[in-house]
Amino acid sequence: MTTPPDLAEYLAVCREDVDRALEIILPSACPPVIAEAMRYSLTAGGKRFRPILTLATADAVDAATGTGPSRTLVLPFACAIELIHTYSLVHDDLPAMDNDSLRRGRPTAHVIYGDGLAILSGDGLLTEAFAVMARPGNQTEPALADRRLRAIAVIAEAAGAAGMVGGQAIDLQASGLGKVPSVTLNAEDLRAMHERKTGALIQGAAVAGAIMAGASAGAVTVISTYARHLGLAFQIIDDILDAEGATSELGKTAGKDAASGKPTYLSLHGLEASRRHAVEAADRARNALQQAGLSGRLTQLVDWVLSRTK
Ligand code: GRG
Repeated sequence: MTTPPDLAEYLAVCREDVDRALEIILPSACPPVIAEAMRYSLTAGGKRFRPILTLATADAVDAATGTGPSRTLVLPFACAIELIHTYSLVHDDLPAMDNDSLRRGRPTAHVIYGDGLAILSGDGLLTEAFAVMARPGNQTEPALADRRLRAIAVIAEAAGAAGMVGGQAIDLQASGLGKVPSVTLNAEDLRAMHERKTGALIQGAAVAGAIMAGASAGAVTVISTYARHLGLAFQIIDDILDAEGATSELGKTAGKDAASGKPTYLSLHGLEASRRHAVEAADRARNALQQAGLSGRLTQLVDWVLSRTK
């Protein structure tokens, strides 16, 4: 399935908005070497799926409530999520973790700058994300400060030990890396690991968008359910692409999971059942939206996740 032209246009506009804002956000009052290393990974391309999801969620809330547009409020959060996502990729690629030399079609940060600076560039990206979210700019109303605090807490939990960092810790244990006893994951454990490692930040991206756009508590819950299922579908497709995709298309080393003996949907369920699991997760995401009368780009993003090739 190809991306419908109107969605392709929407994705391109969101991507431009995010890229333009990221250019402004990147710190300059710091030693040039760390600024350069941070910029290197951040501007290497990437689909910008998570920040686009943040913007699309805010657009859907705006459309449903008749308020907004909330783009200027939401954009810093979209950027922060991309900063956090990029930090996680930089750290994941390190020799102590996945030890990969290609990311977003470029040599990984540690290949160019060495392990120490790569680690620091990830630390810088993560820390900058929280500075970006906390800055009120000229939007100083108390109600917005409250939204901002709630959204920051959501992102912190999603990125931290209960979310992405915790998922990565399970991944390390399951890969037999590190100095703790390795664990064997069953299907349920694998799903739980994916929900933390990949799903949590995707869910946080959508929920932060909803909160910043002023969604009701009920709508935030619906968006959270939608994004949980969407995140799982995204990761199952990632497992499939790792086995079936080409390095040149993916911009990262294909076949890495099998080569490192990592548990994946494919290794546990096989190709056909993995596709079915992805489609079922996508259906659950669509159903959540329908129940709340939310749709638009959020439904289209489900189709996009299922049909993506990189
Ligand atoms: C180091 C704390 C820490 C976490 C690492 C994100 C992650 C957790 C590891 C990366 C390895 C991996 C394949 C994780 C699954 C998540 C995922 C699909 C990452 C790639 O995201 P895309 O496809 O990448 O959105 P782009 O480059 O398009 O942004």
